[in-house]
Amino acid sequence: MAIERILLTGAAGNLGRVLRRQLRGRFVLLRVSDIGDMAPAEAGEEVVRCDLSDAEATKRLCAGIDAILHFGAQSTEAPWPTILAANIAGSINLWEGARLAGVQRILFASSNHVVGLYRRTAHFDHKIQPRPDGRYGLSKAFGEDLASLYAMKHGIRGFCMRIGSCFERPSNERMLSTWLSFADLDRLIRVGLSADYLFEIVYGQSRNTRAWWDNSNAYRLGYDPQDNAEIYAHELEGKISGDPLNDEFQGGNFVPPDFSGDPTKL
Ligand code: NAI
Ligand code: 15L
Repeated sequence: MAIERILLTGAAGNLGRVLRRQLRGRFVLLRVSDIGDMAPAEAGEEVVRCDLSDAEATKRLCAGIDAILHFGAQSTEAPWPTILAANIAGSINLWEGARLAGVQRILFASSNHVVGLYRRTAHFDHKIQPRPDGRYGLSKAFGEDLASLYAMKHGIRGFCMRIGSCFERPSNERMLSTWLSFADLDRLIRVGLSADYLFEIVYGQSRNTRAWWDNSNAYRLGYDPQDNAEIYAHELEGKISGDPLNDEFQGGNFVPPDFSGDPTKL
């Protein structure tokens, strides 16, 4: 079935603003939504303010939509009540609203922090057992499971993108491994909107020479990233935090706060 009507959550955020530009004009309708202020609607757009933790409002938000790009969330570590409302309840409300509205597919902005407690020397693909590095990472692991439930049980295609570090350019040595350029984000989104799958987990990373994650599952589906963080290596090599937990584990600065375990066991 054709995908003509798109909902983008998190439209006021850093990636939401980039995606809104990339998506504009490509669909019959682009409905953009956030809890915060957004730029006024342009041709073919609807702007809807919505708190995803409000189930009824989120249900209305999903009406008439073919595919959702779910980027609205608390995007960094935060206390439990914040994570619970925005990321756990917010995602439940979104998938439930999607089910009631007959949405065909949801592309979910998951995160590398689902696997943040693996060492940087560990290289693996999407089948690795999650090791969240905090409450935020756990909420993204939950979102992936939610996507699986609604795919397997209700037929809503779920495309979970474990995004590394999506910024205009990488800014430290870690990001030579984790960087996702804005252009490659667009390429990945195009795959998520067009490929034939039921439920998939892929990594949101560019074709980085120093990548930790085997992204063959994304390549199999048609993703062909064109950027490589390595062009910034001469500026960023040696740009580390100096904190052993931060520098040894994939999750970087999400790892040290509250850490009271035994890192030698990991
Ligand atoms: P951001 O923090 O700039 O944007 C998130 C947006 O979600 C904000 O505009 C915020 O107002 C909105 N939001 C928060 N709570 C909400 C609620 N209860 N209801 C409705 N909207 C709400 O983050 P960014 O960088 O744009 O990330 C977008 C998504 O991608 C997030 O889900 C984040 O977890 C994910 N991600 C981003 C990465 C990156 O490198 N930028 C890496 C991995 C994942
Ligand atoms: C994320 O999940 C965050 O949303 C983003 O702000 C970055 O911290 C990114 O991960 C990262 O690990 O670089």
